[in-house]
Amino acid sequence: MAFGFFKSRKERTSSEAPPAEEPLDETLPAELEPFQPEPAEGEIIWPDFPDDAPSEPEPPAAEPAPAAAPAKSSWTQRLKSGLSKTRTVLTTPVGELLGGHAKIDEALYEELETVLLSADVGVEATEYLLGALRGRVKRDKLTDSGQLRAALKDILSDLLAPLEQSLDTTTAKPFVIMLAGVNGAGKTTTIGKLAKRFQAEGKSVLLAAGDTFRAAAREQLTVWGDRNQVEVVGGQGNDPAAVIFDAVQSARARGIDIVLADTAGRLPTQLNLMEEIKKVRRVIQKADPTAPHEVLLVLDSNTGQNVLTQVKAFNDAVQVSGLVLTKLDGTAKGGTVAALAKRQPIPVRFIGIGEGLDDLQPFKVDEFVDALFGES
Ligand SMILES: Nc1nc2c(ncn2[C@@H]2O[C@H](COP(=O)(O)OP(=O)(O)OP(=O)(O)O)[C@@H](O)[C@H]2O)c(=O)[nH]1
Ligand SMILES: [Mg+2]
Repeated sequence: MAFGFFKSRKERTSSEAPPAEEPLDETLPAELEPFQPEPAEGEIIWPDFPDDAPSEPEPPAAEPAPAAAPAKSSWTQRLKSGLSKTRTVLTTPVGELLGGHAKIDEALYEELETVLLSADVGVEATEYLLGALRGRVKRDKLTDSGQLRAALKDILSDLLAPLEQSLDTTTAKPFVIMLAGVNGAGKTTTIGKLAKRFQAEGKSVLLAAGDTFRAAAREQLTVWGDRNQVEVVGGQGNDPAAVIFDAVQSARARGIDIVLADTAGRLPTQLNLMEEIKKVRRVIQKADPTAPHEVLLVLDSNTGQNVLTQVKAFNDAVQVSGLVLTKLDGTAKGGTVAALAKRQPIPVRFIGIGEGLDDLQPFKVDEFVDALFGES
C-alpha cells in the first residue's frame, strides 16, 4: 500500500533505483487497496527545500505582521533584481541605443534585433516584435526614440497578454494540480510555495509525493507543517501513479480543497519516463474523471530557448494547462516568456523569484514588462 505519510529523511534511501526500467502497470487503480485514512501525525517532512533557503525558518504568513509589509513591498524589487540581467541586456542597450540614435533607421532596428536575441526572446518572437514595431512606426509616424520605446513596450505587452490568466482552483473539489518538468526545474519547491499560498487563501491542501524515485524530503519544516496542517501523502511505493491515486482518493474522502501532485524530473528524451507521466495522468483520471484540473509545467527560466522543446514534449504527453517559470531571480533572461508567447501561448500561472516559500508570484504582464524595461 503506497499510502502513508512521508517517512523521515533518515529512513529513506537517496539512491532508490531509477524508474527507467520499471514496467508500466495499467491495471493499477483496480489493484489498489481501499483507501484507509490515516490520522494526521505531528511530524511532517517537507520535500526538497534547500537547507539555506533564506525564508525557510521565517514564520508562516499568518504570523503577525511586521514582516508582511516589507515582504510585499519588496516584490517589485525582487522581480526587478531577478530580471536584472534582462534589464541589463534590454534596458541599458535600448536606452543607449535610442539615446544614440536621433532617428529611427535600419541600424537601430538591427541593434535592437541583437538586443532582443541576446535577451532570449528567440528568433521567431524577435522577428515578430520588430515587424510589429516597424508597422507601428509607420502607422503612427513615430520619429522619437522615446516613442519607439513606448511602442515596443506596448507590442511586447500585447504579445504577453494571453499568458496572464490566473489559476482558479474553485472549479472542483478536490482541485487536482499535477506538476511536471525536467530535473531540477523547481517542481517540489514550487509545490511548497503553492501550498503556502493556497493555505493563506484559507484552502486545505494535500500533497502527493509522486516523486518516488529519489529522497524528496530534504528539509523538515515541522513547525510550519504542524501549524498549517499540511499532510504529505507518499511513502514507499514505487509507483508514482499509485501514490497520486491514493492522494486524490484521500482528499476526496476528507473534503480537501486542493491536491498538489509532485512528479519526478524527466527529460523529454527519456521516452520511458514520458510514458510513465502519461500514465500518471491517466491514473489520476481514473480516481476522478475530471482531474487533473491543472497540469503545471515547471520551467527553469535559465534554460533559454530549450524551454520551447520542453513545453512541446510535455504538452504532447500530459496536456499542459499552465506554466510556472522559476529562477527569474537569477541570471535568467526573461525574454524567454516572449518566445513562449509566440510559439505556444500557455498561461504562465506563476513565476518563481527565489528559493523561499514566499518567492512565488502570479504572472502579471504589466509588472513583468515594466521590470524588463527597468521602470517599475
Ligand atoms: N533562485 C531560485 N531557485 C529556485 C527557484 N525554484 C527552485 N529553486 C531551486 O532549484 C533547485 C531545484 O529545485 P527543486 O524544487 O528540487 O526542483 P525539482 O524540479 O523538484 O527537481 P527534481 O525533483 O530533481 O526533478 C533547488 O535548489 C531550489 O531551491 C527559484 O524561483 N529561484
Ligand atoms: Mg522534485
